[in-house]
Amino acid sequence: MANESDEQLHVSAPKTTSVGIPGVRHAMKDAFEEMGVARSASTLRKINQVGGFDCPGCAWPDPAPGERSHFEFCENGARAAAWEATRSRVDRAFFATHTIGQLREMSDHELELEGRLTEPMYLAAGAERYAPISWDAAIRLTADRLAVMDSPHRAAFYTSGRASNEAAFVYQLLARRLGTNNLPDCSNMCHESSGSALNETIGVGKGVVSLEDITDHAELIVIVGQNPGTNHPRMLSALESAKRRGARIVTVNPLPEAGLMRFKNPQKLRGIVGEGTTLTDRFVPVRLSGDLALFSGVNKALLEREDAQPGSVFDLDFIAAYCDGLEEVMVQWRDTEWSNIEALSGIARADIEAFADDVVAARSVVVCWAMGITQHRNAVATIREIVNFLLLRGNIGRPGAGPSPIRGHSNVQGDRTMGIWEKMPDDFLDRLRDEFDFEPPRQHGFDTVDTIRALRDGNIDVFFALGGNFVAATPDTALTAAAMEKCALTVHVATKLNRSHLHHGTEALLLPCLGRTERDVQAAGEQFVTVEDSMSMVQLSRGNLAPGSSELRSEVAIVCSLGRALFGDEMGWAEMASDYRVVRGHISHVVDGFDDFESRVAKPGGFMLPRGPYDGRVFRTATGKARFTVNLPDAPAVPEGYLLLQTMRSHDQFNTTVYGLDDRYRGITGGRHVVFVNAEDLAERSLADGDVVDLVSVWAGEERRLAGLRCVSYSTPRGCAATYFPEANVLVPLDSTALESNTPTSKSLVVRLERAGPRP
Ligand SMILES: Nc1nc2c(c(=O)[nH]1)N[C@H]1C(S)=C(S)[C@@H](COP(=O)(O)OP(=O)(O)OC[C@H]3O[C@@H](n4cnc5c(=O)[nH]c(N)nc54)[C@H](O)[C@@H]3O)O[C@H]1N2
Ligand SMILES: Nc1nc2c(c(=O)[nH]1)N[C@H]1C(S)=C(S)[C@@H](COP(=O)(O)OP(=O)(O)OC[C@H]3O[C@@H](n4cnc5c(=O)[nH]c(N)nc54)[C@H](O)[C@@H]3O)O[C@H]1N2
Ligand SMILES: [Mo]
Repeated sequence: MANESDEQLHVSAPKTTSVGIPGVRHAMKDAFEEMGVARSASTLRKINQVGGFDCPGCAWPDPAPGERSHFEFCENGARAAAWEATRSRVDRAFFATHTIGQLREMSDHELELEGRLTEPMYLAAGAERYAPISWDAAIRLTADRLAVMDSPHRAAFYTSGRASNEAAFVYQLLARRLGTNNLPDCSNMCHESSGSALNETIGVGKGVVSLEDITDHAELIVIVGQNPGTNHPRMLSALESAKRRGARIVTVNPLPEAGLMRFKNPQKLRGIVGEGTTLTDRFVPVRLSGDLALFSGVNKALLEREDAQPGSVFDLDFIAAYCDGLEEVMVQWRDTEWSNIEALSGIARADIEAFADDVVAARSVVVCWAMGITQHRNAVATIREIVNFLLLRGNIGRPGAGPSPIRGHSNVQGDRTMGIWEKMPDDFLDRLRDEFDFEPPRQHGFDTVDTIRALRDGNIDVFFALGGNFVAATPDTALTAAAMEKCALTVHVATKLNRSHLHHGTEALLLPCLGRTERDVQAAGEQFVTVEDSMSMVQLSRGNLAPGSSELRSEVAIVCSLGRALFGDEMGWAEMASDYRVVRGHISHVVDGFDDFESRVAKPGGFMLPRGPYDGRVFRTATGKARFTVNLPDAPAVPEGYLLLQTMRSHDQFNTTVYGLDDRYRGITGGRHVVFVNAEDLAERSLADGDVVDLVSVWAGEERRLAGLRCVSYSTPRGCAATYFPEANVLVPLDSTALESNTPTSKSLVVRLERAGPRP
């Protein structure tokens, strides 16, 4: 992968306060540069407004319609919108003058900067350049290649979490009508661990908290493994509201992220002129992968207090009525030694007891988490232990309480609800069968990691991607890129050029689609789409900008035209494409909780999907009860001299899209090739801040290397380090995945630092 130049790299002290005026100024500057002033004004005004479009950034929920500010977006959301609505174009002239080889020399940042795709492009077998192709020919070619496969399981249909509900629904229908459940998605690398743990223990794979629980009710909010200042900035406003009514916040993170320490709200006068609001009351600098031990410790502390004074700590009525499994877990908590908990978590018992003090003082507790929890080998067990923690005090299914995995992509949760999952349950498939009169496949399909294995082994002929950047986002970049090139055909429905389009099959297609910000007009008139946020609110989204090119098609239209080319008119593909109400009609019959979809989603603010534990403490688990589970604290084995490395986002990126080279809050400007390391760990290796090292990861006797990173002496526990993805995906071994969820362990890689030679 071509690397960004780091000539301007500068490191200064990390910030202790987030947002304020600089954030807004950055957003406006980006918007104006990419879109121009008039286009910016009309775009930014519509973000997250009733009747406008859902921000293409993260999945943080919107306040109720009457409570939205005129600027219901953040710096990074504005940036995501601006990036999509840019005036730059990669047109046929660009492709005519750039070979694949030349494009590969460009960095991800440079590729994205080239702008929006404008028309379908085709790379013929053996050709060096993509060339224009008509829509009809592109769809025909895709259908032909799918039709000649020996088995439907030789195709894989990837989804990134920006696809609308309507696009996701017709997409999964297409794959299943073809005969496969090979529907890998970005969720496999994201909140799959949350889904696995929550399904098993509370019977629903989503969070069971609403925005008001955080803003109005929770007395204690625990934020674990999440950096909202960068990745969910609007969450900071909600936390600020919570603080102003007296809630406490405990932050568990190996890094003291500025966004969670102190916040200046750019939408409030006090945020502009004042000191800002202190958010975190207690900071728990856990070791990477140490959260399972930490929460076991808190639970042990709660148990010891309950033992000392029975009935004083546990919610015994709730436990008796709604839960099972507590007896076995108590045995395990009693057996676990404090010394073991301290060693694995890196947190002293006294600090764990202090955290437990906060917990017993609070009548209601919400736990929020994101990738700092889900991307470890023990991720599913950790989340189950968090559920144990909540169940002990009945902190679920009542105001201000519950588990709240904070989702990434703006519609990643909705895509799952629509059936984008390689192992959708039978009741969904039964309803799909009854609605469309065909027998969907029951054999589970490939998730993301299994898709890469299948690609590597030559078992996939056609790889189709509805958005995303598979090669850069997934583990083991070198292996994955080579694996992708074994396909007969790769097809990418995309808004912009990216790395995945350059590691193509024998033949390749780029199909340019409309983005969130753009008007979508079909035969039946102007359309809107729908999305679901992190808190299960379903709302409509309607773009207002003229499409970036007259040749762009909507994702729904692209998928339906492929369906029609493959299967003729049997399922009404043409009707679905011309009028999305037809798609929503099908959704209302097939997907739970969508009765009356069309009229309910038309209401300002949309509607909330049913979630058993939230609505009435109903737990659809194997036993019909919320389940306490035994989870033995553990941590990855780190040989002497090695460190655990997490790979995370800088402030200036959205996943694989690199907007700029700064990570403002962490004090980094002008470059991304840095590794954050504890000062004593540097000293122990005779290294100092500013030295340049290679990172070498080791796995099953193999080594992988990322060269030329500047060491940054940083506040993180001994033995831990951090660097940025997607660059660091070269270090992530394909087979190193979380137990049960199969999510790559991209937050706990065993690495060593090697002093690098002179910089190239
Ligand atoms: N601007 C912007 N917004 C985004 C995205 C983006 O790239 N840019 N991406 C979107 C997506 S898809 C997602 S999934 C979310 C991601 O949102 P986050 O999960 O906030 O993203 P990361 O940068 O991966 O940050 C992980 C955080 O977890 C901490 N952490 C790492 N390991 C551990 C651990 O073992 N224990 C604990 N307690 N903490 C740990 C890290 O120090 C860091 O603060 O954001 C979404 N929103
Ligand atoms: N090492 C490491 N790896 C990680 C992570 C990590 O923390 N560390 N995080 C993981 C996580 S949480 C996630 S979610 C994945 C993300 O994986 P992906 O979702 O695959 O990656 P993105 O970078 O979000 O995809 C960006 C591309 O989507 C396309 N795009 C943007 N908008 C649209 C649209 O409206 N329609 C269509 N069709 N295409 C569009 C553009 O071409 C853009 O280049 O990465 C994972 N990978
Ligand atoms: Mo994600």
